[in-house]
Amino acid sequence: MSFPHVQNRSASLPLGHCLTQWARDHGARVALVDESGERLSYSALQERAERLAGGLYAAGLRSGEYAMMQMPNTFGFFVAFFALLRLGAIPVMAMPNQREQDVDALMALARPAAYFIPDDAGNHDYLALAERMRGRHEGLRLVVVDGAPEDRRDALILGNLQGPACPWPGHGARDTALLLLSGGTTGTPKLIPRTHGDYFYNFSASAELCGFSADMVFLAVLPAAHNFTLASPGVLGTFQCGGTVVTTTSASCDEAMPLIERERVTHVALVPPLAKLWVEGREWEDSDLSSLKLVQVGGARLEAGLARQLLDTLGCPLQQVFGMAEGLLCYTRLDDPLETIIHTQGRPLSPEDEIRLVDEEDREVPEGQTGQLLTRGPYTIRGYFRAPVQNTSSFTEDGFYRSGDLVRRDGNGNLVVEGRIKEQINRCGEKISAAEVEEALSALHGVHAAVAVGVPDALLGERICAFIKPEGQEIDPVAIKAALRERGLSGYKVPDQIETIAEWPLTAARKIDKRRLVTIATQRASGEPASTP
Ligand code: OOB
Repeated sequence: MSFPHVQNRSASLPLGHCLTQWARDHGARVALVDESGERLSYSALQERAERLAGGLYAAGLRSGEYAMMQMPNTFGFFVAFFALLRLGAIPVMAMPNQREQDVDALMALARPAAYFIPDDAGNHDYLALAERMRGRHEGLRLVVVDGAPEDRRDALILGNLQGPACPWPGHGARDTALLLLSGGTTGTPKLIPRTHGDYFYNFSASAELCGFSADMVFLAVLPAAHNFTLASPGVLGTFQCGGTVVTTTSASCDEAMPLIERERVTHVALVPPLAKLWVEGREWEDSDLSSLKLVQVGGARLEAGLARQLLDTLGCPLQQVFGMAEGLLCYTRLDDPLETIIHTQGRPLSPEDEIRLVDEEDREVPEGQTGQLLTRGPYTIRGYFRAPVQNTSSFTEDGFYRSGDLVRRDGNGNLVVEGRIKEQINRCGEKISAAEVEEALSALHGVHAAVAVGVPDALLGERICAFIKPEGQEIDPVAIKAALRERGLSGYKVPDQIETIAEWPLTAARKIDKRRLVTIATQRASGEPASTP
């Protein structure tokens, strides 16, 4: 098998072979630890994945079929993920906090043959949702639940599924290995096809750049289905080096910090709002964090002030990561000057990553000025999954991805993210399409028209504010939120702030002035008198 763009790395493999190789290389070492302290060696993880792959094969799942995973950070997540890759099925990485509308739309797009869900998940009944999905999506044949539910209905139990060894898939470097979720700017979701070759490069080159090694312990505190946690370098980067991954389903200081102390965690990846909570939490949380060697922060803009506070309070080096599920990863380097680490989002992982900063007419902006970031490179996709129409606007004719981010270069080639043009709200690092929230609102009774904007927020980075023009009567924000949840909108997409508006503020071009709406939202939230638009 050849992976031509992976340089100086002889052991590049299709993803289905990786765990077998890791078990061979690091067999008895601890691969996974969970909150309860249970440990799984590389050999044990590989055996479980192999057994499950056999069980899935016996149940009829085949190489090349899609399998949606909606799992929290538990052993089951990793066993399922590696079993699917081993079998040659293609994992579709949904997030645990997605709800019916998202799951339904993703299933309509990917047409999965299997759906992996957790058993015990607080107040959300995944099994009931899976049943409804089965009724609606003909191709969905298998529901696999991790746990031991009292009433499992037609679902298979992950821990019980086993079978003889299944055939090895014959994947090449350019074949799709998994589908990642795109943050999205449209009302419908998009999926990102990552190949065996590009994803292997993503995590292995990242692991090398970030100095990952066999004696490291990575805390997976953000959802493992996200590209940052999974492969930048994340969990897969850790495994590639023979290190240990500690998984947790809770990100709060009182649970994550004692875990860092107990497991002597060396590396952790955070989004800025969580980093802020951790800084604040240190005022009363006094676990020993001296094992930490690197804190990575990415997914949304990190303010310089918070970067400094992080360095002071956690007492370990910091790395900024500016990445996207579509591919491009930028990192500040471990030996960069402190000012670069605090003030920039680093530079591309690969020397073959191409960056263009352009104006509205796609003309290159002068050096040092802010432009829209277009990128092309060895691990960046050239098109979304089954989205020919979207692809004509998201990619240039010569294959550059239009990231929608506004970026400038400092004098040393580091990128600084200044903003974005895409209509997306970045709430706690989770990307929400304004159009999707607007569509959901417009469908509600009593809503004449709705516009959603991201408003700077001390806690969330950005909160979702919805402006609604009511149809006659007054609107009740509490009822609106409840109605959105009722309709199956994922909780994190439900607006945090709801405001009514009589007339839209307009730009000179007679479009709705969203910037003005952001100002109005801020004024109204702080109780300032709103100036007329
Ligand atoms: C990561 O991936 P996605 O796909 O959830 O989101 C990508 C978008 C970027 O286009 C940008 O708008 C924003 O998230 N973003 C940042 C950022 N990192 C991502 N904006 C400012 N500063 C940063 N450091 O978010 C992602 C994927 C892999 C690694 C890290 C993050």
